[in-house]
Amino acid sequence: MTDGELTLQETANLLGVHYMTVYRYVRLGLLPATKMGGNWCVHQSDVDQFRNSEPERVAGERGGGRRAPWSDRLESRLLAGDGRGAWGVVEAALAAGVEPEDVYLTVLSPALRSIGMRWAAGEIDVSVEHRASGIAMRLIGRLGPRFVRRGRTRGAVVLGAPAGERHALPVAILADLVRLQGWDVSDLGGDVPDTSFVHAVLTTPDVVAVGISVTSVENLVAAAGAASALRESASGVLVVIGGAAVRDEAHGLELGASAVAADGRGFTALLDGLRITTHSP
Ligand code: B12
Repeated sequence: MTDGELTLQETANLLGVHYMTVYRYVRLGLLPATKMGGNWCVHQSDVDQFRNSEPERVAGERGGGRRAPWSDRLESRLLAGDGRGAWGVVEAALAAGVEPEDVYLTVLSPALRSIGMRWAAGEIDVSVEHRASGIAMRLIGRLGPRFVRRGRTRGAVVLGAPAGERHALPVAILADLVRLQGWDVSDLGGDVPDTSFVHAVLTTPDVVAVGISVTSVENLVAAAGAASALRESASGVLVVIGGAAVRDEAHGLELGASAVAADGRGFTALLDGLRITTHSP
């Protein structure tokens, strides 16, 4: 242990709780900790901060007081590369009544954005971001079954990110949000060549729309290329562009989209409108 670093047992002694209680605090992301040589170690300053936040934390755990900062807890587990702990935070949030949709929108997405800011500020190495992304993708995999709606599907939607765009996490999240509204979603992931986008749309039964997700501004040209290829080869299918790199509706339309939406809800609202238009006399 280096100066100021404590073992879990030392932390337990300082907090006057059982060793296992400290372990649970760590796995739920309540207390920041890092693994060194197979053992968790906690920084003294984090123990001090944890002690000072105790009334708020206890209130949060009992369901009263301020809302527990699920997103911060998840971020801490993602940064530590602790997949089990990250799932523990998600499970705890679900058990506390957070809807799966909100786990994506108010817990996971803000944690990812904050990790992106830390990377941009040079606070963390890109390897930490990659590791966090891998864990996030596995969390989405585990949450996925909660977004399946029983009954007849309303039609199919193809989603993906254009050639060169490696941000597949927003696509995976969006896919589940759209599935929740009863649509059958084909998620092509990131870096989809134009020809593959077109092939997927032409071979998907009952397809009504295709969503192109663009996160990095450097991939806006590729998004426009995909939109143009799709509009040319798959007329009659709504081509929607969205994602963090799209500034607003005018920008999306300029890129060649037939419609633009900001998020999953906006997307499904567009699809609902489309169904109404299709079926109206
Ligand atoms: C994870 C991540 C990565 C991972 C991606 C892993 C993966 N499998 O996805 C890795 C490490 C590979 C990566 C790489 C890069 N990244 Co990166 N990354 C991120 C990070 C941290 C999270 C992205 C994410 O998943 N966000 C969460 C989701 C939910 O985001 P969301 O945009 O809010 O999505 C919602 C809406 O936008 C909307 N939506 C999304 N798509 C669509 C589509 C349609 C049709 C509709 C209707 C709606 C919609 O619905 C979603 C759900 O609500 C962001 C930080 C950030 N601010 O997001 C940086 C970030 C996006 N990355 C960034 C950069 C610069 C890069 C790199 C270029 C870095 C480099 N030089 O190597 C590379 C290469 C990217 C490439 N060529 O594509 C920048 C982008 C800056 C910019 N404005 O262009 C960011 C913002 C980091 C930063 N703060 O600077 N990255």
